Amino acid sequence: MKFIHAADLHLDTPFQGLTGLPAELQQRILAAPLASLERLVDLALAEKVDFVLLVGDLFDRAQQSVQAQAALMVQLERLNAAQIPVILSFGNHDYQPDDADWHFPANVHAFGSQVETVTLTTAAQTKVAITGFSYAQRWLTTSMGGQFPLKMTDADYQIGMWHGQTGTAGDHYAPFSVGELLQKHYDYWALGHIHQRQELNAMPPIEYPGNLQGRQRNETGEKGCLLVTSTADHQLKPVFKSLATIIWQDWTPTLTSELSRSALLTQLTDQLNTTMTTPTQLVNIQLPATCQLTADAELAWSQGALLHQLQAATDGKNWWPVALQRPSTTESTALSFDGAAETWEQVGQNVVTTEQVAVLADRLLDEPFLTAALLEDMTSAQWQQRVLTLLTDHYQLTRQKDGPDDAD
Ligand SMILES: [Mn+2]
Repeated sequence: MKFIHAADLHLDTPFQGLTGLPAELQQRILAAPLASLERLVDLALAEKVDFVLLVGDLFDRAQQSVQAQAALMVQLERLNAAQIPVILSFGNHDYQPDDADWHFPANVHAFGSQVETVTLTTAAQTKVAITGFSYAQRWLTTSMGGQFPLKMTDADYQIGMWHGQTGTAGDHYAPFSVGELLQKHYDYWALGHIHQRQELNAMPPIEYPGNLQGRQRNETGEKGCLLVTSTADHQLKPVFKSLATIIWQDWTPTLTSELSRSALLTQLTDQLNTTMTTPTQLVNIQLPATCQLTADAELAWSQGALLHQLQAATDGKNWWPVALQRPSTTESTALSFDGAAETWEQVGQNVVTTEQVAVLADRLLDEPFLTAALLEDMTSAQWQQRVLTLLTDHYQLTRQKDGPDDAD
């Protein structure tokens, strides 16, 4: 048996924060989520998979663009023509009422807001049960675990589909615990929601495939799906398949001596040309701390002119510099959090919560892009980190703290 597990397609993602792009590159970036879906279907056909699982956030918002809907239908039809079933669910971005009128091809099953199980029999007569649910609203705070049945005795394999993240009841994104999933004795858990690929359990596999295409600067590296194959001893083994046509990258060049503006540009361009191979890379450039700039280069950097000049040199290249950053050199001093670290932790955790942010944002949350920016693209921990960074920059406070975690 062989199947594809993908999630978080975000087909109509707006790619905010990119400015000054050449028109051709802008077109390719906007088309990238659809291009990666097309590649996913190419893979499904080439591998002759038995079925495809799409675990939530197919679209970036509850009201999808007509183009994204039409493009999804075209790709689902290709699978339909090859008689490959598709089981899908809606997530916190593309939540749907149960009576939403989708005219999917006959090969597609879309889960409703109540947990249900569909069964299918593969060409090799393997019986597979697939259990899942969709979001009917932006948040799903109740525990869905109780609705999931134990593994069916007459199924060769049972797979759970769950768009959400680990947590406790009351959390917003269908919270679960790994132990709770393991108790169901399923053979595979196909997760969605976290955009960074990760494995929560090896056997049976509990997997986030990550999103199909990075949507913003912090979603770096290769993106794609999991191709899952059964082994002779009845286990299911996932293998990552890269699909994204545009990749976001953090990159630090090798630079040492003091550099003038022109020397820096030449060295950056040369290194980017040799380092950035296909597919197209959107590069967040971090100059090394050891890199010294002459006065004119320093001025050009601080005014953003260096980045513009570098962007102007990308014609026909495989890379686009999104940002040109240097390590912060702010020496700090007057005040320190260190003595009051615990107090800060408590204040931060109590004040900067998703609920408080939601209350403050109020009706702004009716705008999908603000919901994404304010709530879904940032966890409480990331909000706390953001507030701390602002405080640190503004008041030149010092504090040692590890970075934010991945979410969404
Ligand atoms: Mn998502």
